[in-house]
Amino acid sequence: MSRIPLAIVAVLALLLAACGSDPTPTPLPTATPTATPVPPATATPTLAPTATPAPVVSDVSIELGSYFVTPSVASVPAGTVNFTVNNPDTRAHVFIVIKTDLAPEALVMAGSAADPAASGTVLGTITRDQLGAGASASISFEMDAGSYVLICNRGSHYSRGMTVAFTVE
Ligand SMILES: [Cu+2]
Repeated sequence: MSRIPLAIVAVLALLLAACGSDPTPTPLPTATPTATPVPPATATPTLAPTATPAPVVSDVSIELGSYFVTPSVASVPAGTVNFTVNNPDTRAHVFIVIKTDLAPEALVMAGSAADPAASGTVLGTITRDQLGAGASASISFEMDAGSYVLICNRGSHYSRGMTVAFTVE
C-alpha cells in the first residue's frame, strides 16, 4: 500500500518538476550589429592643372603714306597687339589708335584735323618725330574687343584719307 502512493508521489514530483521548471527562455539571438559599411574612400579628383591660356599676341604691320593707312590685317583677336608702322613716304606722318564706334571718316573734327580725344578713347600715338620719312616705329597695346580707327592726324592728312577701321574680336 505504501508503494503506490510513493509511485504517485514520484510521478507527481516529476510532473511538477517538468511543469515548474520554466524553461529558461532561450535568449533571442542578439542581433549582430550590422557592420556600418565603410564608405569607399572618395577618390580625390585629380585636378587637371589649370591651363593658363596662352596670351594672345598679334603682330600687325601698317603701311602709311600720302594719303592712306593700310594695316596688314583688318582684325585681330583681343589681346596684345604689336603695331609696326612703316612710313616709306617722303614726309613724316603720325599714327594714332582710337577706340571708337564712329566710322573711320566720321570722327569729331577740330578745324582741319580730327579730334581723337573727342572721338573716342586714344590708346596711343606714334608722333611725327618718331615716324619721319622712311622711318618705322612700333607701339603695343592690350586691346579689348571692339571697333577702332587708325589715323594720321598731321595737318589735314586725316581728311585726305589717312584713316582706316580696325576691329578687335
Ligand atoms: Cu599723315
